[in-house]
Amino acid sequence: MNKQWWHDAVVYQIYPRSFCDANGDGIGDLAGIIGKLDYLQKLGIDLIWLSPVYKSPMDDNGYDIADYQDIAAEFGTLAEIERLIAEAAKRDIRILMDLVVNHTSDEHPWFLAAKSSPNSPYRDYYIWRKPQADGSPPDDQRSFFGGSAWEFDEASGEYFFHLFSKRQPDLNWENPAVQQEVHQMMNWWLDKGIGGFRMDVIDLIGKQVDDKILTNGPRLHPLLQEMHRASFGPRNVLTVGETWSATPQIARMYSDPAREELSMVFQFEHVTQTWDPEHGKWKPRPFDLVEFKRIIAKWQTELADSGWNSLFWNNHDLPRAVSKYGDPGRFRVESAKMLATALHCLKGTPYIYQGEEIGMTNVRFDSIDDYQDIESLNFYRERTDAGVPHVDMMEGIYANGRDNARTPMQWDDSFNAGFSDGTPWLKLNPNYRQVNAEAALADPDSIFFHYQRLISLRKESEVMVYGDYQQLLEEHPQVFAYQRRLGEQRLLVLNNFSAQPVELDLPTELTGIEGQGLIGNYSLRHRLDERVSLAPYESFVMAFS
Ligand code: TEU
Ligand code: CA
Repeated sequence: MNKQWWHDAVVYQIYPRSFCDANGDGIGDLAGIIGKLDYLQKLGIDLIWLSPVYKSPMDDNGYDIADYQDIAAEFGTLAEIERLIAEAAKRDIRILMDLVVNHTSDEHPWFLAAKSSPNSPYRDYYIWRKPQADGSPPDDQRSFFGGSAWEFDEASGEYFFHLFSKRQPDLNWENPAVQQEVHQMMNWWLDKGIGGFRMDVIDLIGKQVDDKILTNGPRLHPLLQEMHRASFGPRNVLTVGETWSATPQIARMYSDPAREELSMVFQFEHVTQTWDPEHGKWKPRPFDLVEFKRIIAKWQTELADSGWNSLFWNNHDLPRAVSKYGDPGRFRVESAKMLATALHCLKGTPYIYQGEEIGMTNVRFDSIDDYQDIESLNFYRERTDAGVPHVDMMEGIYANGRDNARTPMQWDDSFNAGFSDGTPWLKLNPNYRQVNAEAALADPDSIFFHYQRLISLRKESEVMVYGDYQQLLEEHPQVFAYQRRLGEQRLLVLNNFSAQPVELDLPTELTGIEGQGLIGNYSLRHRLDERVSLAPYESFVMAFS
């Protein structure tokens, strides 16, 4: 495998609205991020994936873009994004911009022009269809945010297509003009020295609406290869596509370097495994460790030599990892550390979501009125109107609602957790007095310093970056165990995914092995006995050869 600079990199995702507010308006901003770069440098991360900061009416908190080449006033200015890129570079941190080009905002000039007249040259930048004979939508396709995917436009008597909110009209990627506009915009950002792009729902740009093909359409990979050629290909940058529908075979098509498409993709099989087949995220299923291990093993092995994995527990759309997969109460610190170890010792590029490094947890606001996420609010209304009891829908929001990840970053135990001197746009998690960065930095055994250790290990350990993956104890209900191998080098990783202590019978080939403990209280030379005991949520990592 030819080595890339980002193979041993770790990415930190910032949701700017909730990260740090420097001007006291209750909304995080670019100046706030610049003020926290030393904190991120201390953590040791290499890139920041910056969720959108472009001009936007904020219908979907910036994933509805009205100007790709200007900054939303509440976040700052173009001068400030350039200052962020420069200040980050001084700390060897690159910026990944969020590329949201499946759709724009309905306030984007392209859409305003398209809507102004069926004869507008911008009309075909979007997807318009005539109603059926009875005036109803062209077909029964649904939006991911509830309701029909078709919105009626009185002026022209036609419908336009939107897979997300009705204020996020889908772009028509069949149109070469759209492709060229996006390539030009990407090069404009690349010329500013960014480190690459995270590509929002990029699997949707190959959609064939009339055939109801949304993801992995026949045009998708040709469009990505053209994008690679026309923009980031000649630059040495990182690109990661958000592809909810990817299988390992499809992921290889995106990330096999020979295909000249993307560096890697986000796949979500380990996430949707915990969703109800019919009710999705709103009816959570219990986490099944054996099933989870099967999914991880599949992705680790099938993407081994001709592709690259991204590794993540959470992001701005997902619940907090320690609440979802660990124990946010009694064993919050232990389980957060175990989750970090279990993920960061795998093969691929780890992504840390803001607050994950201090073990921030889900939140339970009493009233639906305390929630801001358009997805939760739309589905609260749609599902309760359809008869789902309020308490059931609230449990779904508590478990998997996106605002869990969007409560303000908890910097210290002062007023508003040091996030803002104003009224935060979204309520804080009340546990900020105990869970905050200042407390973490004062405690050498904190989750923060555990992440710092894992990140620095990745820089020192070739087997951690390039070793293969061998699943161990596949059927064990409590323990996620695996081995990484590169030539003679070995990394043994044992993770107790439970609140109960566990006695492990290791495979005979590991008995008597001597090595260097790397994580946990085994940071000494250690000889493996046939039995290893792990405390609740304890990880054990040992390098040997
Ligand atoms: O998310 C795509 C997406 O499908 C998720 O919103 C998903 O549908 C949902 O969270 C699971 O129920 C991307 C962005 O990450 C998200 O924040 C945006 O809202 C969305 O696209 C539209 O741009
Ligand atoms: Ca602000």
